[in-house]
Amino acid sequence: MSQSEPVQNMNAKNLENATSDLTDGFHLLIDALKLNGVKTIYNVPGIPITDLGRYAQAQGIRVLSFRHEQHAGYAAAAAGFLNKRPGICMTVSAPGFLNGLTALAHATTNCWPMILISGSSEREIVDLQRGDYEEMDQLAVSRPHAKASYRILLAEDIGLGVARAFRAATTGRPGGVYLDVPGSLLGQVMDEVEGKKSLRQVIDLNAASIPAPAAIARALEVLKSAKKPLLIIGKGAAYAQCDEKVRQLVETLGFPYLPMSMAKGLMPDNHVQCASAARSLVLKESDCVFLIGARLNWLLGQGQGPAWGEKYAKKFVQIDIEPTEIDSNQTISAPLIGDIESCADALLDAIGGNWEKPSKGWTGAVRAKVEANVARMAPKLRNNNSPMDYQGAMGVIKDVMAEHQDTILVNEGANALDQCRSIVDIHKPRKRLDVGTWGIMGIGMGSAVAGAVETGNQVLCVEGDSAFGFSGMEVETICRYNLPICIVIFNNNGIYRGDGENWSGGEDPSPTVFVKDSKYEMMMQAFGGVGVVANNPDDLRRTISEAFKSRKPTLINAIIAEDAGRESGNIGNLNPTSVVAQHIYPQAKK
Ligand code: ADP
Ligand code: TPW
Ligand code: MG
Repeated sequence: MSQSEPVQNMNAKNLENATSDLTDGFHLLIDALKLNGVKTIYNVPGIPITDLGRYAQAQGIRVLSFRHEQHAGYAAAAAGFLNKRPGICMTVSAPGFLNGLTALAHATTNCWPMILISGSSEREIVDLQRGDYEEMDQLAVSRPHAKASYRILLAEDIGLGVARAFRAATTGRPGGVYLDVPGSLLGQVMDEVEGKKSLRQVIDLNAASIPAPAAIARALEVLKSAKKPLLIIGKGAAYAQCDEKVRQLVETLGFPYLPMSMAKGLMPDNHVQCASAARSLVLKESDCVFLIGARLNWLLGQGQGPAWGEKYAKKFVQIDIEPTEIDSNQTISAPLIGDIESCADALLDAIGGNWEKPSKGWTGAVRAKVEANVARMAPKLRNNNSPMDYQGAMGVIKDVMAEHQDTILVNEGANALDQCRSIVDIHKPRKRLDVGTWGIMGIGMGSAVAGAVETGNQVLCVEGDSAFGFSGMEVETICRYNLPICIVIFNNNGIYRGDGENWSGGEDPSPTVFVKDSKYEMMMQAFGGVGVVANNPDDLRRTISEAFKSRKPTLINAIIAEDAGRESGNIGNLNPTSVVAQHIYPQAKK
């Protein structure tokens, strides 16, 4: 065989005397991933990628198989957020690909790097729609949901395809990349030396993006002129992994700050400048808002509405790596287009030691409000009610996170989410994984697995009983890999509340309620983990403490009063209203 030309589709006869100087698509793909630092693949096996998983494991990559691709995908997305490098998910064709695609779309929406590698069926049959096994034009389907999509047809292009995927997922605004791997590619054979030469390591994956000096000067002018400035720190800043730089900038400026949900802990929630407990006051009264890695999307009411005070009264300054994010909602008086570390560096350089912090009149008023609200909340967090309410149970979680600050907190649900986010302080960066930009249910067990695998730390999941159900089968995965994950199910027998009724008077339960008093703890017992019930906050504290000591997979069924929650938690206002409902159903709220 020629040393320079790749040999494709070599038939069995040619391979009779296969020697070690040949390689194939399987091994080129594994080598390309390893060359680019991949240590873990989140996977569900099947045709045509079963052997790819086996060989990858044999070649030293950790291959974690899930029970459903969506959760393997959510794990890869969370790994991308935690590592600032693409998390890798691997699936079979059509249905497996579609299951994984939800997670890829989630990664793209959250601006996290992830690569979904899916096997695909025979192009010749798929493209003529002749009805292949799991037939689908996956490349086309993926496009609207991915930052980029690529298909590799030739073994000699595997290095190129993987490099393109890494670059696209990570550079600029990160996102999800789809990599289509036809089954026939994996079996292609080529000369091993040539194969090795074809692989590429992506250089400077998180390349710096330096803001223009004029933009820095403009931003400092605007920030200096503010009387009541506010910082909003988003998960882009947590992702950027320049924690000390952000702290230095925040403390130099001296502005009160609001962390977005997954930015909690980048600056500790109990820092004197943290204004979370005075959120309404600072949103309304501030005259200048400095956004660092946070978008003015629905989570911030698009930066307008009554919560934001008088229309057009505020100035906005924004750091973002994505130029088109600027002006997407409000006018940005001073855009800083660049990566957060470079922007923070440039701002600190330009400030030198020469900065006047905002007046005590402003920061003192914010602090007083924070202290009053924290004091008002404190006794509610100390009740020992049985069944529990959200405050009593979250009071325990708050203590646990203060005592074990390296714990990764995974959180989803409605009330179980909103109460946890507002009550439970996070003390270190990237220790909170939650429903993200879409507010999706189902990220729980995938995020938990990634949290445990990528960091080695203890994971604590705070899960609504509905939220848990979306990924509950993955408790088997957690037991199989014996991960230090403690799942607390806030069990109120349903979605938002457990006391809903069927308004027709019929026998079916309400669309929002589940089987009463379900024994979720038995799900963990079924696979050899620890499953227990907590009826009150004391039980909860003791059972979490035991789980953390043993580091065994544990599920705590925490019994919450059926009527403790509110419809849709804190975002009930987003539900459309029917003007006729209250005339038709006596039960409908006015
Ligand atoms: P949150 O939900 O916490 O408000 P978002 O996901 O809405 O955060 O916003 C994160 C923003 O951070 C995105 O607009 C993204 O482009 C930006 N971003 C991500 N990484 C960086 C980085 N390294 N430097 C600057 N901006 C970044
Ligand atoms: C993929 C809609 C938002 S919150 C929620 C659902 C179904 C569950 C709330 O009940 P839970 O929490 O978890 O028991 P609690 O404490 O209030 O009782 N499908 C997807 N994403 C979303 N967001 C929904 C449905 C939803
Ligand atoms: Mg519930």
